[in-house]
Amino acid sequence: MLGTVLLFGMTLLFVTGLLSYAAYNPGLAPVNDKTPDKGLLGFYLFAWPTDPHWLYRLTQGLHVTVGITLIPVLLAKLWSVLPRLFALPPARSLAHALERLSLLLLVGGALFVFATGVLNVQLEYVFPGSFYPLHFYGAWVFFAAFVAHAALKLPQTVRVLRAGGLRERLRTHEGHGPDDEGEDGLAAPRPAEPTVSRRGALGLVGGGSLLLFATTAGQSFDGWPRATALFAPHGGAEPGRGPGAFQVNKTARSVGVGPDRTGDSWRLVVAGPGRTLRLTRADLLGLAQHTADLPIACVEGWSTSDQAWSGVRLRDLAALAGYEDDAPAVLVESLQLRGSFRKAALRDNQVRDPRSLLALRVNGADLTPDHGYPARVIVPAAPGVLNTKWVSRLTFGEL
Ligand SMILES: Nc1nc2c(c(=O)[nH]1)N[C@H]1C(S)=C(S)[C@@H](COP(=O)(O)O)O[C@H]1N2
Ligand SMILES: [Mo]
Repeated sequence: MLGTVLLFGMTLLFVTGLLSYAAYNPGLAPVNDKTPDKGLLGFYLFAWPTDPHWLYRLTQGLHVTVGITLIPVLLAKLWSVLPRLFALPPARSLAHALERLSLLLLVGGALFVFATGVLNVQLEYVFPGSFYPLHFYGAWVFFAAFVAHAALKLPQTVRVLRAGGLRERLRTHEGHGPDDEGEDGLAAPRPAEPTVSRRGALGLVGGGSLLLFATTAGQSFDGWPRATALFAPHGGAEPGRGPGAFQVNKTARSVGVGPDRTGDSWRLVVAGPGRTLRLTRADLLGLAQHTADLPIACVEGWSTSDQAWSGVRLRDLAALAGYEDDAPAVLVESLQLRGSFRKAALRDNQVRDPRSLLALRVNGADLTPDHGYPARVIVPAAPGVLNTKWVSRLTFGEL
């Protein structure tokens, strides 16, 4: 039963994980992605769409929420197969030896992707180097072993699920199922006295998962549900009150962005081939203003509801840079001096979407310093990390 839950759950995690990687525009390397030697593993990469505008909010919310919810299931599954770890003789045949070797990748890979994933959403950047290549390669190693394992165990799984009598067996802690005994069975050779029924054990796992779900899912919403996200690294609290009171990732202060650099001396550089403009905030407010209702959806799993952003269309700025009706990709740079995410590259489909803005205002007021004053990028369906704050330069076409 645990294996069946993981079969679907881990597949969902793998698919939403790859989608998140595709959404990051890794094709625009090396600005967004420094993963070396992707080679064949980049085969699925495609231009991440801008519709529906809540797409990344959904896929990444699922990835993180389902991942956290599956932790008790994974641990219980590993516990349930513990007797097999000490099976003697360690290898009965070459095939058996190979299968056990693949389990090293399966179990090691699962623990690795879960550990790195949890550390990342908890903002504990203890990795050697960047999280992305570690989690990315870990996921491929794990999933290759997972596919092999699922294929090898499928006949046994089907047999057990078909055999019926599940309800009956759940009620007791005695006796073994049809496939528990024998060389490939999971029955402990010299079991201790049982302390819990099968139903009790499953209840514990399910209860644990439910508890984690109930204390995680709220971070995908604004308002009171966010307060239920007890393990959210941002405390689940909404920052302050007013138009800018929705979740902030890094505050201006934490990355050294102060009023000395965002005040009247600030200029936006808009560059295209053979053309460079320097615009003040007043210049930008003098251009055609548009409004788009879009969320911020972070790779860490949290997201906000739609906020009403207003400012200048990226494609209008591309036109100023010399691209009248064929806006190209753009490199966005922040005035931020330290920390990560100071640069991001956006694809042409993202620049061309009429809802993609260099936002100057949100919810009817000027951007707050923490949300990127004097100007920030906001793009529909894009991961939060591509929505650069405190923008200082847009370079069109040179990617
Ligand atoms: N310059 C800059 N822009 C940035 C970041 C940053 O650290 N520096 N963080 C990014 C990330 S990871 C996210 S999720 C969003 C969060 O936007 P918010 O703080 O306005 O909610 O901003 C993005 N833009
Ligand atoms: Mo983020």
